Amino acid sequence: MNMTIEAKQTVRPAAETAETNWSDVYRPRFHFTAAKNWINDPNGVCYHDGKYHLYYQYNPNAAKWGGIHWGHATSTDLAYWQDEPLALTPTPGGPDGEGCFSGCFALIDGVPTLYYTGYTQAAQTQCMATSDDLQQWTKVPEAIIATPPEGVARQDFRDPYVFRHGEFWYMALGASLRGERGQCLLYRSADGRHWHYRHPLFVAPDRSLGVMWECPNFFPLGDKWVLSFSQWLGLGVNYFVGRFEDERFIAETPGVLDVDGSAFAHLTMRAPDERTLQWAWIVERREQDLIDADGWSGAMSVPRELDLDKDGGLTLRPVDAIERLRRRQVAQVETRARQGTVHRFAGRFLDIDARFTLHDTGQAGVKVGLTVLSSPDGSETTRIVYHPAAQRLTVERSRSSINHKTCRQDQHAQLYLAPGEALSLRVLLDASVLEVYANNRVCITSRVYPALHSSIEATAFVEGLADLDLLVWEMGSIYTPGARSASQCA
Ligand code: DQQ
Repeated sequence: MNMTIEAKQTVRPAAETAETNWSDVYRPRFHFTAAKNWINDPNGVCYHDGKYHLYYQYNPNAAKWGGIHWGHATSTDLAYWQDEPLALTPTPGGPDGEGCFSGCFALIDGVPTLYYTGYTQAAQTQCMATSDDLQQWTKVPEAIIATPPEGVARQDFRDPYVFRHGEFWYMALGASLRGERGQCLLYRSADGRHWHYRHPLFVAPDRSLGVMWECPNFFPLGDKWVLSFSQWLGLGVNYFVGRFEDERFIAETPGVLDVDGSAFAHLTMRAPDERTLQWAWIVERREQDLIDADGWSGAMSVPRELDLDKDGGLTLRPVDAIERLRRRQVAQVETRARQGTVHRFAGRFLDIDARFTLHDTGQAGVKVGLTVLSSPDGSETTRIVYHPAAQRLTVERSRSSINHKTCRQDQHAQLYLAPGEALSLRVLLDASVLEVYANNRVCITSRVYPALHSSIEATAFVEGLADLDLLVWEMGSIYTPGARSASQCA
């Protein structure tokens, strides 16, 4: 590759002097967070030389968005993670002078390469950096794509996702069409360095899917292709499954990856064993003064594995490696019940596997579910409820905290169960982080901030005849001992 090389970046540990405050009751232990300050989108996820790499949008100076760098963490097994030095730092006066925005990893002719958006207030441009060891990155000083095509503003042009298909490299890029609706642009390159605009890969039919698409991913899955995108303004993450023919995407099946933008900017990679893995940024849902007081913001979802179901929709579930983080078993129940609390358990760091086989689905008022983070007097509780009549899964947050500076809106997802199909809930509760997977088809990602120390109780309940199989484990920490003053995160 013929390129001018800029001096190597100074390596500065992302965690730096930070000591994670494990007495912070909202701090997750098995979802990745930075030791302090702000994180957002997952970036550049890849597997290389025996390690998974998770880069992420990071502000090393405050627990709010701004001055965006790339942080970095690695794992050999997708369960335990280690902090690594900062990967990308804005270069004053360069195309990324005010931020290194989101992007991806590709191995170009054997050379580890990052593609990302260089941010200044004047323009968003696409940039590139290479490395020998995935720690120190050498930037190409000038943007490799400096201007957007006709109809796209310089401020609506970001988040490259590079993939190989046939003889070419392709780049899917997030954009807005004249500020009116989201679209994904397609670029092509023979060498990964010189890029040529082809045409929109796909344009939203209307503005109901957001006026701008961020962080598009375009990847093969089974014999199909999937286009996922994050709707700006933070309205949720959607996908289409379809075909990729003559450099155009033909959408067939629409779907929702995460409702309401609580998980955002999903990023997908192909693992060496051909699994399709994905991470998402889990957004903070409390007021900034509370965030400032705790000194950190944002978490990553656990790695998720994607697949296709027989109807052409996406399935998603936590990777099996998460099970290595299970510690003491807190519940093991197999029972039939008709009304009320079926089982009580407790904890703030739990992996809950609950299967409800419903027998009264035709009757009005039937519902089943779980409560978590409840206080003994019931003044705080978060309920995960399935209503078969409405075919709706809800995370009820109206009583999740007595602190009014936290988000207490309910979250809903549509979940159609086939006749006779049981409801399978996999719930990952990690202090203030809650991931709810239902039948591997639907995911609600949530944040809850109970204010009472006694809010650690949980139940499984039914209203209507149902069989319940319940398994619950307490969860350990993803950080290897010593990596982050780990005394309280065993
Ligand atoms: N976050 C990044 C952008 C992206 C947005 C900036 C999505 O690259 O569009 O931090 O959360």
